[in-house]
Amino acid sequence: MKKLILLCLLLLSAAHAQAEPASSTALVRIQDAWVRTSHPGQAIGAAYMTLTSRQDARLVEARADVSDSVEIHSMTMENGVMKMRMLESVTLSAGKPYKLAPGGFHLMLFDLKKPLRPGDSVNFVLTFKLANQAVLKQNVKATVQDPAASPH
Ligand SMILES: [Cu+2]
Repeated sequence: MKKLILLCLLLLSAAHAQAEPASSTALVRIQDAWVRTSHPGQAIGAAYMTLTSRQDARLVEARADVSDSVEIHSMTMENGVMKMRMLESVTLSAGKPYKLAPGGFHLMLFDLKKPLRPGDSVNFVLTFKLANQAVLKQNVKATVQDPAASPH
């Protein structure tokens, strides 16, 4: 059953890639990119997305147009306490979706230039490094969503 679902997903993603020739040539397929709404005066934000690389690669840097700096964070439960840790990079295995999601890995936006309201767009530039050290940059537009109102 699991295999069948996987096959369906593969077929679906193949069909999707055909509909978008531009993204099918990109190293990394970036899906469901969204940014959490922020409250006025709140200086930090969090972004989530699913990354699927065609080749083994690492996400080594992220930038956003709404903040001065972006860090890659992991989130783990240690002795009943949520801990965030900054990561130098995230390793993407070829073809394996890597999910940045609430409660887990995320992009942390520091020094927000303005409050993030539902429906706003945030432009990211992600930098990936291949096994041969080649560097590739990809743009992604994320939509600001209120987590309470979103299905994520
Ligand atoms: Cu964080």
